[in-house]
Amino acid sequence: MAHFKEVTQQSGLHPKPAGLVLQYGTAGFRTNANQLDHIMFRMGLLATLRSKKTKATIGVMVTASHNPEEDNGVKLIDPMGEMLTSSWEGYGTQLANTEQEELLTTLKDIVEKEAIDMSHEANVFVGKDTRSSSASLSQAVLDGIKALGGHSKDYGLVTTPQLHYMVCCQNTQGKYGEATLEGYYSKLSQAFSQLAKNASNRTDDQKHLRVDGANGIGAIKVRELESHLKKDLQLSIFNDGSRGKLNHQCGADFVKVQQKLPIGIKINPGDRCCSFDGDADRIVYYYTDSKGHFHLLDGDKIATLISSFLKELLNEAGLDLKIAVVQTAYANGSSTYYLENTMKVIVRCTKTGVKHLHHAAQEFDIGVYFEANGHGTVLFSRGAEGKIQQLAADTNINDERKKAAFLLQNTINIINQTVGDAISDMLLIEAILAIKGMTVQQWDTIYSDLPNRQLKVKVSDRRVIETTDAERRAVTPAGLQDAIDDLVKKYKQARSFVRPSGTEDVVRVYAEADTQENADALAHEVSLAVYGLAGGVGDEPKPLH
Ligand code: NG1
Ligand code: ZN
Repeated sequence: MAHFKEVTQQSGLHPKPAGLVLQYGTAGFRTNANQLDHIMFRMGLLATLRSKKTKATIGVMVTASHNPEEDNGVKLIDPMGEMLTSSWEGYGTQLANTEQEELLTTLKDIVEKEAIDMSHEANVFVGKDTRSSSASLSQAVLDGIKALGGHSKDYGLVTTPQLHYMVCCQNTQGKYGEATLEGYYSKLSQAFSQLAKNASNRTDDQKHLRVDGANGIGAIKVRELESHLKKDLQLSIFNDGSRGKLNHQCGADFVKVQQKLPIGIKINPGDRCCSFDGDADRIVYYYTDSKGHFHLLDGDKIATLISSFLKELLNEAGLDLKIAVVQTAYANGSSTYYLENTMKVIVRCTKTGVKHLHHAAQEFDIGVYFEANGHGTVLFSRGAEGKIQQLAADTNINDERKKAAFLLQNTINIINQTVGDAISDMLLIEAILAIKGMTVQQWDTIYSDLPNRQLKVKVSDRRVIETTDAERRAVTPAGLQDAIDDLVKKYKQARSFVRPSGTEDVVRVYAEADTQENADALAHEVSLAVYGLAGGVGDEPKPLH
């Protein structure tokens, strides 16, 4: 086959360093950028095969999200804009690790196993973030696609969720929207302006939002969005990439983990602020109070705000649709308690990684899913969307129902259902706050977070920790879970769990308790247990205080 010959020739320009082994992890491949050229070429090959197999357009995004500037990574996007199906992640790992001379054999194995018709045409959309390594790495992806005879469309600089959106638009023949940036901005901003019409007399202060762009792609794209928003929302953009370093002391991950303001943002008490991560698929909100204390509104608070808004609208519309909130073990215990006991919505807990949350959310009429770190969105089943559209078109209903149906309809349009999207989530949150006439402080008081702490422990092989019950209990190594259970008993309102990270070579420790001191102490003691029982390396974890 002519294409295979081309692959052999071209792959020589993107050689694999002998012996290097990488895994398709929680969110694709991610490591230091100088180890990734061959991975990118090979993911171009894999995306082309996936496109031939699914007879649809596939996406490849070059980004390392919230990781440091020196890193990079790649994520594949399946036809409906969702993450690559897990059954293909193994092929990704195989292709990534096969030595140069075996590449063709591995490729042909996949073609055979999947019975791929190589004469079928392939189409792949490619996007990249602002990292300095992204230009040459995305070129390597394009080279891989070309080598296998696939067609590519290079979207250049886009956020991760924008590329997911493009793939979905393309494969639904425009039903989801137009597969252009202009199409994306006009769909979202029109929905926002329809929703904002239902807000009463907002002052300029209420319309004002401060955005920390993490010195990344989100800053560029939110500026492009701005011109479509007219005066409905006024944005001040900080960390826009003109000076600072990507994700360095700024961005959603920094703000969430450090629980403090990003660098370079100027705010007064009560000002509403949000931070995006490096590829704009996560968002968290925050403000400072009159005493200068920092208050974070993370993915759990966002899920609560959105689900209570939707639940009220469903009531007003008289629609009987099943709504659920999907979280992970990192969700603050207070949020889970509030959702289950006060709001009385169904709550599901899944393993970490958005694909798990996405799948669980698909089981409901309306599934709101968020990781505590701010990655999340809302999924509407086809049936639910149909009922909402039908109601909105019904001329025989009262004004209250009509208004609720109209708001639900525009809420569907403002949401990027393919994946968590900082820009789309930001617009929805701003619309909800405006409609409810709610300040960020009022939103914050819905429930109070339990003090919590996240730590990392280095061990020689993090795979010695195996977990069950949506990662909330460790099955191995022997004795670790018993030790955690004993430590948790020492504190009030306490909870703790450990799991190996899927994106870093560390074990993550999470603890919450009645006070910050206790959460810190528990996290430290659990870290010591991990260090002692799971093969800790380097210095023993030190107490936080
Ligand atoms: P790992 O490294 O597996 O904990 C982290 C985040 C995930 C997810 C992925 C992908 C935490 C605790 N973990 O995964 O939620 O966002 O990165 O980016 O935030
Ligand atoms: Zn991200």
